[in-house]
Amino acid sequence: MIIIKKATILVSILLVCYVLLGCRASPPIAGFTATPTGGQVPVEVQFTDESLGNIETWQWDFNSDGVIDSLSPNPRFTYTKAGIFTVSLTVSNSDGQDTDTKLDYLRFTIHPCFIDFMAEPTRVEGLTEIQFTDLSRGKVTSRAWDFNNDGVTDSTEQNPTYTYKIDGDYSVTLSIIGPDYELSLTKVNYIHVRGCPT
Ligand SMILES: [Ca+2]
Ligand SMILES: [Ca+2]
Repeated sequence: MIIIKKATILVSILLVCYVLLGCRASPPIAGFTATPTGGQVPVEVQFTDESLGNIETWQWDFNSDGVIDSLSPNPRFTYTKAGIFTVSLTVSNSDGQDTDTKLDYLRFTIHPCFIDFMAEPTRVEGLTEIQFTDLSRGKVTSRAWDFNNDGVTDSTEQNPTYTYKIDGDYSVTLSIIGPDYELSLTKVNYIHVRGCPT
């Protein structure tokens, strides 16, 4: 009789605990947002945890490669490569864990305009023709090459050739104009000319 009473009391206590005090298991529910979710790289993204429940650990994978990138609740991450990224957050506590995966959540592109050029060769002996190649990207409406950096344009072709007639170390400037931008790049002492007839 006493044993039954004890058992009844124990069950009652557990029931009260379960109903009133929430002693039942409560695994978390993962959730998050990010800003911005688009734009041009490089871009720093602020991730914000919106998980529900008593969270003890956060595991972020910013690029769905299976490698955890941050353990912070609200991390920042800088994307440097263009692409479409799936992001996942796994949260856990002693009662369990949950993962929120947002498929193709972030979409980043490269800025459409970019200036660069190269020359081949950059060291010449005597009167040697040098091939310049415009490596710029984007819609270019006009371009100007200054092979000796004297402020006077020497060519407006895309990939011109040029022969230096006087020994020296030359800085080369390429300027490009697009629909809504102007860019200029100078490579200092880029071309080395020796052995020209004096
Ligand atoms: Ca990762
Ligand atoms: Ca010039």
